[in-house]
Amino acid sequence: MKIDAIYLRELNLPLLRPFQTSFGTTKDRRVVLAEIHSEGLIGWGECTAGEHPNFSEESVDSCWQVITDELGPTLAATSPENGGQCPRIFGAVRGNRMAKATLENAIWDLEAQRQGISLSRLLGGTRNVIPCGVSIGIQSSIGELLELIEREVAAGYQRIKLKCKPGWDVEVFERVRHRFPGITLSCDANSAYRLKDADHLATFDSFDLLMVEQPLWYDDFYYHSMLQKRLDTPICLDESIRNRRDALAAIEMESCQIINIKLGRVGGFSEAVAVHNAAFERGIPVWCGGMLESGIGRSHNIALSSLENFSLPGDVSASKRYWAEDIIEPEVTVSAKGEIAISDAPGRGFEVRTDLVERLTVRKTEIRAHALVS
Ligand code: OSB
Ligand code: MG
Repeated sequence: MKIDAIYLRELNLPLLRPFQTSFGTTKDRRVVLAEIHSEGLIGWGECTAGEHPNFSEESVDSCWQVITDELGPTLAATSPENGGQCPRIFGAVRGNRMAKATLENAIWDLEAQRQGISLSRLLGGTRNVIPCGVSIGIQSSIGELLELIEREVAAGYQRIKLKCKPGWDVEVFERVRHRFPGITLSCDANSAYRLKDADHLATFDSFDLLMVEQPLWYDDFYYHSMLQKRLDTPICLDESIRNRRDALAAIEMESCQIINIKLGRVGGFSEAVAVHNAAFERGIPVWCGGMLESGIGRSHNIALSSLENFSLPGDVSASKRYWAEDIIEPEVTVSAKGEIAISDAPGRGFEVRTDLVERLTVRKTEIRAHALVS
């Protein structure tokens, strides 16, 4: 496909409600979008990096720099046949996976449109509907948290994930389990604990949690494998899994029993499918994580979640949980059974509201072709 133009823009999108994790609080999202024009079609990609480099090493600003100075000019100088070629095209740049995914995913979006098939079908998806859960941030009181859970359970969500950290864990789980004994519950520590907390983490076993997500260091497999031996609750890795090789190492070392796949964290659709397949072949279920995406990233997460081994509810939930107005049409909705239907429309299956995107844009640049290494 001939690349006619690449635009990169940043939008300011205020969250309806601040989102607090063990590493910080997000109030307004700085959403970076790539818009790739090719032979009359437009592919969109969303950057999932946070405002600060505290989930991973990448941030909105590091991605902006790497895309505008390195990846974008290189991509603009090629004519990729498909999204699967992007990892090789970007091969001279190390790391920077969220930056790479921003562009690669837009190419996959274009490829699906060119073929006149849905992104889900292009990726090999087999599900017509996907099971959905929600991720609920740390609140200022347990009472507030209970109200939020009440609302999400009533909306039909199939799994409630609680963000946790030392001081916001066992007492919270106790109160939540007392009030909602039957719900499917999990927790996500975003690396807030250390191996010396193993005895404390073992007390989580009494709350019948589906999993405990990334309890230890963001870059670790070894200590997670030691911890897993001491827990009945399955460990799920998020931050640690950067690619297929990481997934194989973690599975081999028994560092986890479940993997959270995030498109940005692994560098785009190619690697996400590779992680999915590696886990599937070894009997390890996966689910799709979220990074407080706007509708564009959300639409890509939905397509990915249609692959067979995405058998656990993901953090892919309705637009209205995050935004007063989403930038896609229709917005993402979740049924009373806690499911999102997979569209069979060509491409991402949701139109981009370009007028709204334009109004929310705070900076925009056109990326011109030049070879990375000359
Ligand atoms: O660890 O899953 C995480 C949000 C920002 C950074 C990291 C994480 C999260 C979430 C939110 O849990 C998931 C969502 O988009 O709803
Ligand atoms: Mg997580």
